[in-house]
Amino acid sequence: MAFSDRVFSGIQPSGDLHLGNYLGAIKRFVPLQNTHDCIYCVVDMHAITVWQDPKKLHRSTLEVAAAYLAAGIDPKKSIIFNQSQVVEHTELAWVFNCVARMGWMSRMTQFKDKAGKNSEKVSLGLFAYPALMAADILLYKATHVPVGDDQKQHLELTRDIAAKFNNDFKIDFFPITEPLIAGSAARIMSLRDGSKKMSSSDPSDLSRISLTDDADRIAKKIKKAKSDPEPLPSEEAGLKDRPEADNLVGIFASLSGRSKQDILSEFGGQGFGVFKPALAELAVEKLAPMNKEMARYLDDPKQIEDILRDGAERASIIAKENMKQVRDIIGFVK
Ligand code: AQP
Repeated sequence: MAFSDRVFSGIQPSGDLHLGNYLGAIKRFVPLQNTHDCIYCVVDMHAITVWQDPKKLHRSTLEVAAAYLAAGIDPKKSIIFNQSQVVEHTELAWVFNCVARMGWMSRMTQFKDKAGKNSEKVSLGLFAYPALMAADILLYKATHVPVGDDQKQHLELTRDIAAKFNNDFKIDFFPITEPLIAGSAARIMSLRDGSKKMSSSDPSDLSRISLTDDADRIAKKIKKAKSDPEPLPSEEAGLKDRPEADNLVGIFASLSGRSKQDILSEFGGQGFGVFKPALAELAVEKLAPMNKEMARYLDDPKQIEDILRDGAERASIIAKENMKQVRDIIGFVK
């Protein structure tokens, strides 16, 4: 069956949005609106796989929606909504809990990283999280999912679930979704440790640039970012075994929309004393308008809530139709 092109992606409202979320995901959502039918979700049900303070969850949900809008996602053209307003996500997730195999789920590295030695004490939801993510995507028969590199394994699981469902019921119902992971922003690393991804759960605030950081804070964090004593190389191959330098050059490339090689052609031979201030200036120039727009949207929470409700109504139409067909395929009595 030919599936029409549709993009789906989501972000959890579980803490401060950071530069990794912006460059790896949100920024890439915007141009896709010109070529695809797009659905962008605030995945609040994913957020509660770990404890969330209710007031903060509410605020963070509005913040993620504000970031979508501030980045340039048009709520008339694309659908913006929060996951919990469309109940079919949980219904399809249950079906997928019954399709996915324990062995597949047990191999998910993000669960192992997040649960650590505490796997007896984490929620069942944290373990089942990738089945809910597959449901988010396949509920809309999305063909393409823009995500950061850290979500690659979950996307592979989504493809396995779709294929097994199709095979079990001898029907070509779900598309085999393609991840859209590309470029220097695929994995933005911590500013304090080039071997760890930039993440909202890192205890060090200096490890990440938050989208709510002001110009002074951005400049301070870049100044304090871990680097090395060598000058930058003139060729990309020279970044090998220099994770911090590679990360800072990647951030520069991604913020400016240029290639890493292009950046090295300009800065090769220069030290971080020159490169870091240039990076700070660029980061402030690119993030300040977004920061200002987010604040403007957040000044009017009701407007954001209206946009989310309207988006949820439009998403529900697609979700209800697809879920009705899933129930028929499974054999549930109506
Ligand atoms: N460091 C990153 N580089 C590139 N892309 C990233 N993403 C996250 N971190 C980076 C992408 O942002 C989207 C939303 O991510 P999420 O809400 O699912 O959060 P996460 O992946 O769990 O990452 P966080 O925010 O850092 O949370 P924790 O600390 O809980 O791991 C996804 O497309 C993701 O790939």
